[in-house]
Amino acid sequence: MKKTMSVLTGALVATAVSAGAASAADTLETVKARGELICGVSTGLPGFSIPDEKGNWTGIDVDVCRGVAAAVLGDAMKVKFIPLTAKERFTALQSGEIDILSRNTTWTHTRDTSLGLNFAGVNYYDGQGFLVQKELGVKSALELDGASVCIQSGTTTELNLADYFKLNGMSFSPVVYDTSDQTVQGFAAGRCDILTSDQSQLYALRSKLDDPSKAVVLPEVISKEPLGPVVRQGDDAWFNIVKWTLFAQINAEELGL
Ligand SMILES: N[C@@H](CCC(=O)N[C@@H](CS)C(=O)NCC(=O)O)C(=O)O
Repeated sequence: MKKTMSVLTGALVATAVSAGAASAADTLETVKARGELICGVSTGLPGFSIPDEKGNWTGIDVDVCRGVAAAVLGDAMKVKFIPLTAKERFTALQSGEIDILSRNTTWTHTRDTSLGLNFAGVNYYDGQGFLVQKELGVKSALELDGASVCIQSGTTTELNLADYFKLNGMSFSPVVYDTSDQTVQGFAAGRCDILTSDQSQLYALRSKLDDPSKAVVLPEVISKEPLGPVVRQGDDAWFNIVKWTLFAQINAEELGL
């Protein structure tokens, strides 16, 4: 399947590259000269980007970078993964430390218009939710007035949380961490009543608990979080390559390749 996808991705993206050849963008040249794609990912989030004990990364965000490497270098394995916290991710892309950011990142108006970056599309439609310890007996997010909330800094999650509690006349105290591992450990150690994040990530984090069955995801989804890969603005050829690699992968998935 991987091979078929690489061929399909390569063929589709070759068109995008040749169409933009006159304004050959720096990133493409840099990646070709280096012989390796540098891809910014999470510090470890099952399903999106996580390394195994041998340092092999897997997940849907990892697949995006493998697809781009297949398209421009002819080898899906020629990728170096750089783990980044939510706070570090945009600076890493702006500064050129990474060629592409593929890290469960929400496409928002502010990020798209003020950071000098472009979102290439959506590879997962998410939405923010809440994880609570079952023993609290809470059935709805509207019962969370006064809760302490484990949350990760530098995310859309922080602002959505404040909006949701304000709108519903509730108060909360934030307990802020930098990485998802710290956040889930804080939750497991009882430093907060609830953990909030994108729903997919709640399930991923719950799977890291000693006994996942002791925590439940509440039914409310309080925001829209379209996640996707990001590149620097002003590099149209590279933008097209990433965008059409993603589209080719989505079509390949639909075709069952
Ligand atoms: N989609 C949201 C949240 C992204 C985010 O960073 N979520 C945390 C919550 S679990 C995460 O992925 N952490 C992984 C890590 O620390 O590397 C955003 O773009 O701001």
